This record gives sequence, C-alpha cells and structure tokens, in this order.
Amino acid sequence: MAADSLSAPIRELIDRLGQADMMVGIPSFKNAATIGYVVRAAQAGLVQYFPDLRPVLVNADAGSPDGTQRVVAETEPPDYIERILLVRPTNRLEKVSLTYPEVDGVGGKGAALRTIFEMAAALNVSALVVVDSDLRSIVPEWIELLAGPIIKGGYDFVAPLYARYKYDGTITNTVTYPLTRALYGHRIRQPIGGDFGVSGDLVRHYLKLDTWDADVSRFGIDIWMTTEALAGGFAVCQARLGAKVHDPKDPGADLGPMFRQVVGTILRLAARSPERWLEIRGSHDVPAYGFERIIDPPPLEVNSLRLVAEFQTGSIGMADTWAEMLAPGTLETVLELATEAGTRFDDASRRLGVHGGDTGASGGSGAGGSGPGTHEMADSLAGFHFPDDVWSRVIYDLVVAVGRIERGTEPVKEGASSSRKATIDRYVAALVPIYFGRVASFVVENRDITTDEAEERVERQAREFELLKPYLIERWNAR
Ligand SMILES: Nc1nc2c(ncn2[C@@H]2O[C@H](COP(=O)(O)OP(=O)(O)OP(=O)(O)O)[C@@H](O)[C@H]2O)c(=O)[nH]1
Ligand SMILES: [Mg+2]
Repeated sequence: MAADSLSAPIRELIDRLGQADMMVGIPSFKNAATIGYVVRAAQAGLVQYFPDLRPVLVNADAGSPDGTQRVVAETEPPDYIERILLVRPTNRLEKVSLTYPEVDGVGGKGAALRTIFEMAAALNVSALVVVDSDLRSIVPEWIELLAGPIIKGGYDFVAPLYARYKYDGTITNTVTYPLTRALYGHRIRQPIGGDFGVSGDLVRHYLKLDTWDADVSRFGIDIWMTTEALAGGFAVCQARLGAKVHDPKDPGADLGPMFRQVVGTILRLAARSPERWLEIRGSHDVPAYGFERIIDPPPLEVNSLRLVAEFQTGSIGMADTWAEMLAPGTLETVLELATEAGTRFDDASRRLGVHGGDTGASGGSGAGGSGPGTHEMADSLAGFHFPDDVWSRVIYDLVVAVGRIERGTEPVKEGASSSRKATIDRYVAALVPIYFGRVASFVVENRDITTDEAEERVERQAREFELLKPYLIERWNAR
C-alpha cells in the first residue's frame, strides 16, 4: 500500500481518540435508510459483549448526499442493556462519521476500508470488525462472533458464514469460493461476504502490502483481504452469523462492475504470486465459531432471460477477446453454449410473449405484474446447462491469460503497465457474459430445489475446481 494518506481532520480525530481496543468500521455510500440499524446493533454489541474494552465505531462514508453521515451521528446506542443488566461499560463508546479520501484518485468501498485500517492501526486496536451498511439481519451478537475469535481465541481473520438465498451471492458461488478453495486450499465459504473480523496484526500487515490497486479501492477489497490473510499465513476461521439479508441485487442488472473488480482482483493476485498456490492440492475445512442456525433467507428475483441473452450477445461482440483468453477447447464449448443460449432465449421469449430486448420487469421481478417472474423465466429455459467442468476451465484459462499479461516477457516500454492493465480489464469484462451464462444455468437447474439443496451444487462445482487444478498447473507451466 502507498504511504499513509490520512488527512488533517482524520489526524486530529486520531489525536483526540488516542487509543482504542476495538473498532467497528462501517463503509457507506447512500445508506441512510439502513445504516442507523447497523450502527445501533454494533453499539449494542460493543457494550453487551465487550464492556471492559475501549470501543470506537468509525463510519467511512463516500460523502453521500442522502444524509447517511447525519444518521450515524444521531444514532444513540440502545439503553436496554444497562437498564436490565448490571453492565457498566468501563469506557465511553466513541463514534465518528467521516468522509474518507480517495486512494490514488479512486474512491469506493476499498478506499473507505483503507481509512478504517489506517485509523485502526493509529489507535492500536487489537480487533477490527467491519460490517456493511445495508445489512438488515445484523444483530449485536455479530460483533462478538466476529471479534471473539480474535480477542479470546488468538485468530487473525474471521470470515462470515451465512445462509444466503440460493440466487444471492453469485460472484461468491461461481468464482471466489471455488477458486479461493482450489488455489489456496482453505474452504472459506464467504470470502467476499463484507462482514469480517481482523486482528491488529493483520491490519498492520495489510497496510504494508504493495498489492493495493484501483480495483482494491472499490469492490476488490473483500477478496483482497481474504487472499492476503491466507497468503500471509494468518490464523483464519469463520463465524456463523445466520442469514445475510441486505439490499438485494439481480446479477444481470447490478453486478457487472462488481464482478469486474472482484474477479480482476482475485485473478491478478493469483497471477502475480503463483508460488502461493502451485504446490497446493486439495483443500481443508476452516473452523467455524458460533451456534448453527436454521434460517430461510428471503428470495431474490433473477432475470434469467436477460442472462442468457447477454451471454449470446457477448459471443458476438467479444469473440476475439474470448479467443485470446480461452484455450481452444474451452472456446469451442463456450461458443456452442452461447449459441444454444440464443436459441433458448428466442424460444422462451416467444412462449412467454416478451419481445426483443424487453425481457420483463426490471430486475426480473414479476411481482409488479408486468412480465414473467423469476421461476417462470427459469422454467422457460429448462434444459439449458453450462457444465461445472467447462466453467472451471474458463476460470483457469483466465488465470493463465492474466498471468501471461502480468508477467509478460515483452520489453517494458513506456505505458506498458497501463496497457497490461487495460488488457486484463478487457479479459475480465469479456468474462462477464460467460459468467451470466453460468449463472443462468445455475438458476435454471436449481429453480425447483431448496437453498440447502442448491448448496450441494455449489459444493459439487467447488470439487470440480479442485479436480481440475492439474489442468491449471499444466497450462500455467506450459506458458
Ligand atoms: N464508502 C463507500 N462504501 C461503499 C461504496 N460502495 C459500496 N459501499 C459500501 O460497501 C458495502 C457493500 O456494498 P453493497 O453494494 O451492499 O455490495 P455487496 O452486498 O457486497 O454485494 P452483493 O453481495 O453482491 O449484493 C455497503 O456497506 C456499501 O455502503 C463506496 O463507493 N464508498
Ligand atoms: Mg450488500
């Protein structure tokens, strides 16, 4: 990471606070509607579970125009704990809301977290808990679940474990979980969950790394934190948090940029440091803290028609890039699948009576009564199947392709590093429609099964990644 970039007001804040034992950090961008609840839960958790520590809550906001920071400033901790329990916190709970500076001209979730890391290091905290500001399902116990393993168990990194609806977390399910598991050998089910516990040691380690880039300043931050914790040999565990309920996103409509930032980051990290994964075979469980829960997370709408349509369109506009980044065998299969996606889209839209680019209500929801719903769309595409092994090869081909660019043998001419970055960005952008095809297949095949049963399909795919790791290694070494 580049040199410490704390602004004068943030320095003054640190001087005023002096020292803290534990920090809850909350990045935000236009979350006025939900952040008050998150702040109340975090404050209650700090008082209830860690009454003897010096706590501080830091909200790093993007300068949201919707009053997010005001909500944070005005949110008082609930008083029921002290009224009912004989708990008298030893120290006053400090709470600050600030506008974080950009990192090298880039703002985003990662830039917000970087300010949080710098403050945590400056205040010398032993544990930092970060939670998203759009959470509806956080309860005070999350603070204990994420910080307890650090403060009482000696762990350095606590990743979340939650029940998510079968169609939520598609970037996690299709890429970050199986790839992290196969590359580094740790079965961390939610490597980009957004809610983490980090030890003071690991925060200091993060601040010394030189792998921070523009994608990390945005949504690449979560996978960067997880990967660097694993690569640094830190003690890692998971915490069972129950359900993750947050602002829902339809993969086809909302997740393109996030996909590029997250997947760009995981690929770059893998390609830059092959010694971290070349020798690793198989995988092992990562211990989990917290009582198991039985919860049905609320459903999420997915427009699978749009997903197959974009897959097919991608095969036309991006065929040249696909040919550069995929192995010939993979390319051939992917092109066949994309053609099939187009045919199925045409059939399905005829049957459902939707035309051209109009694939139904925005977000795919049929709830408004306009256009087909999630299940109906998936049903109309019945039989569409993007196999696990093909998807694994696609991702492994990308690792190899990004490696070729990152460690390029061409002489470093002026601007070479920026043109390398542009090429990688182009590859990752061209992966998006293929990811859409893979997600469509997941939705279609799992439309009639429960979230628990769909979990078994995610595991099956993760095992396929492990099984095919020799394919990656062979191609990597053959370059
Ligand atoms: N400070 C800051 N925070 C951001 C920015 N973008 C997103 N965030 C915060 O990052 C957290 C996660 O963002 P979400 O948009 O909910 O993304 P997500 O939940 O990880 O994504 P999905 O699981 O795919 O839905 C939330 O607390 C956001 O407020 C940003 O530009 N600046
Ligand atoms: Mg969210």
